[in-house]
Amino acid sequence: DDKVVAITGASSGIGEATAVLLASRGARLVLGARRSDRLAALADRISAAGGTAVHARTDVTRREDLHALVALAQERFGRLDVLVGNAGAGPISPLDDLRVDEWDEMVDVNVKGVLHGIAAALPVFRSQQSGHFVTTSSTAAFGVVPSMAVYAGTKVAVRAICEGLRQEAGPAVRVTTVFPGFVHTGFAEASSNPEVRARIAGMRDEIAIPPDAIARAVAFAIEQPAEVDVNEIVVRPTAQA
Ligand code: NJP
Repeated sequence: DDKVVAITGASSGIGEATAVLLASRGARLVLGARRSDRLAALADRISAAGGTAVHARTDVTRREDLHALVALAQERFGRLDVLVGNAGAGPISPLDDLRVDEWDEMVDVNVKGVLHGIAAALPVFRSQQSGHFVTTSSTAAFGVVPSMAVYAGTKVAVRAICEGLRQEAGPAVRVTTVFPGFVHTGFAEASSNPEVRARIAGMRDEIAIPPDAIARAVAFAIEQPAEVDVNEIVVRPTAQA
C-alpha cells in the first residue's frame, strides 16, 4: 500500500533492504541515516524502480534530527504512518577492554536514538489517531554472551521500552519489535577488538541470513489490517544456536 514509512539506519544493511522492499510494495519512503551519499543513491535507486523516496541526514543521537525526519514526512506526504527505528551500533568488546566511548555510543544510538524517535513520532500518531512503531532490537536481548554485555543491555532496554509503549499506546497505535539473529551486514566489522571481530565475521560468513529476511518480517507486520498488532517477531538463521 502507499503508507508513508520513515526508516532510521536506512543507509545500509537491514534498513536499506527494508526501504527497497517496502518501496517495491508501494510505500512512500523517508530515509534517515548519517551517510547522506548512500541515502541519495538509495533514493535514486527507488525512484528509478518507480517508487517514491526522500531522505535527510539523520543522526539518531540528536533529538532534533528525529523531529526533522518526522517533519519531512509531514511536509512531503502530509502524514507519517510508520517509523522504523532501525539505526543501531554494535562495537562489541569484552568489558576489560574498557572501551567506554563505545559503551556510550551503543547507549546513545540504540537506546536514546529509539527514544528520540518515539518522542518525535508519538504526538503525530496521536493527532492522526493512527501510527505504527517498528523497532529493531536483537536476539541478544534474550541472552547475553561474553563481549556483548553492553550491546545486549541496550537491546533488552529497547524491548522493555517498546513493550511499555505498546501497553500505553492504545488501539490507534501499533508497536512491533523485531529481533534479528545473525544477519549478513557490515555490523560484524564494528568491533574494535580484533579477536572478537574475527570471530563474529567468521560466524557471519558461516550462518548469517540476508537482510531481506528481516525486511520481509517488517513488511508482514506493517501490512496487517489496522486491528492486528504484530508485537514481536524473532527471525534467526536456522543454523544459529
Ligand atoms: O547493520 P548496518 P544492520 N544515527 O551497520 C545506522 C540490528 N541487528 O543493518 O548513520 C543514524 O548495515 C547506520 O547508518 P549511518 C542492529 O543492532 C543486527 O545489521 O549512515 N544512523 C546504518 O544505516 C541495528 O539496530 C544484527 O552510518 C545510525 C545502520 O545504523 C539494526 O539491526 C543482529 C547511527 C546500521 O546498519 C540494523 O543493523 C541483530 C546514528 N548515530 C540486530 N549509527 C546483525 N546484522 O547480525 C548507526 O540481532 N546508524
